[in-house]
Amino acid sequence: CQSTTTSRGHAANSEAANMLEDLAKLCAVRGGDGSVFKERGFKNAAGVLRRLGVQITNIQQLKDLRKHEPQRVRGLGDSVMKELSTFYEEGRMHRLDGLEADPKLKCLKILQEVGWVGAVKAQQLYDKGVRSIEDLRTKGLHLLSEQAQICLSRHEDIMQRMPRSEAAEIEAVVTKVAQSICPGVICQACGSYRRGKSHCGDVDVLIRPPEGQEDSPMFDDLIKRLVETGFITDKLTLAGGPHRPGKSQSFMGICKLPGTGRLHRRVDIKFYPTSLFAFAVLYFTGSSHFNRSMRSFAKIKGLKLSDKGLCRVNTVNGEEVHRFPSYSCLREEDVFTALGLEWREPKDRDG
Ligand code: DCP
Ligand code: MG
Ligand code: MN
Repeated sequence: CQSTTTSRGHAANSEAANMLEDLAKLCAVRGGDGSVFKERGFKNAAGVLRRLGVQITNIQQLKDLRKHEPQRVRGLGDSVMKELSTFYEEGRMHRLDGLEADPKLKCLKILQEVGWVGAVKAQQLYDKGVRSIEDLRTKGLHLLSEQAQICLSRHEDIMQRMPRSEAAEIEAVVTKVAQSICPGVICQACGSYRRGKSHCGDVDVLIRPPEGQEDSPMFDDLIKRLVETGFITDKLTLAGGPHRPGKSQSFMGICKLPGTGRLHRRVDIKFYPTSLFAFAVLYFTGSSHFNRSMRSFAKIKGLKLSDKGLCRVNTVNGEEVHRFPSYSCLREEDVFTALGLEWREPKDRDG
């Protein structure tokens, strides 16, 4: 059974993986103690199934793998196996059925679709009787942060994912204005766009100084100009400014392309000096699941990977006591090499 791979098998595996991912999302939405670990557990298990490359049509196959080749199915723990067992027998997962039928969870999910509303805030709103977006607008506004209020006011637009062609247009506007302020500056859309997705939740534009320069103070002017031209309609957060040599800067907000019939879109714009840029591109390309595995791989090697570097660290009882200067990596490929890993195409970084 381990050498045969059929399209039917992949379909079944990916159907089970989709359900495990739904389960992960609902655990995160529900919040509470341990929800982060449950979320990760189900998400990891989904990844294991997707990458298995073997047709799984009954639970016994997985039980055999657990026994004879445990390294191939690491992450399929007992609670995941229980769900998979009913999946292969009845095509459903009991825990998922239960969560999907829970009306409270349905409310919490709808509330958390608003930006800057997390599990804790949603629960708080629920306790105050807020059950819908409508309720949130009529009686919940004063309970929301400034950012959440802005996201709520644009909610119907920004909850829709945009086609990648529109993400490209947004990248082009930012690039054009950035280059008019600082000729030669380099802009690159990362996130789901760089991973080749057909639709994107937002656009993550990263900016670095022109070739041959380590730094260039242009970010404050860029954001100012994008606001003046009406492209940026709302500011959510602005961090790291005003410009300081060698430091990154970050803007999160909402934009709208000119012309009629356009929707408001979430946009994140970030500036990194040249020596940090490769680390930032790697980080903001994601996926977050891929980043997590890269970081834990680095950690095993005594290294710390972030959006700003890859450093050897000394630890005592898991606590960092000393951090050495970062490896120098000018291209994203150099980060993989420094870690002793093969380069992985952005489109293959979702698992
Ligand atoms: N990221 C991360 N951990 C987080 C948030 C983000 O590692 N908690 C990284 C990985 C993401 C990238 O930043 O891929 C961009 O974040 P987004 O939230 O914009 O996610 P994506 O671009 O991947 O998806 P979407 O299309 O929903 O924007
Ligand atoms: Mg994104
Ligand atoms: Mn983003």
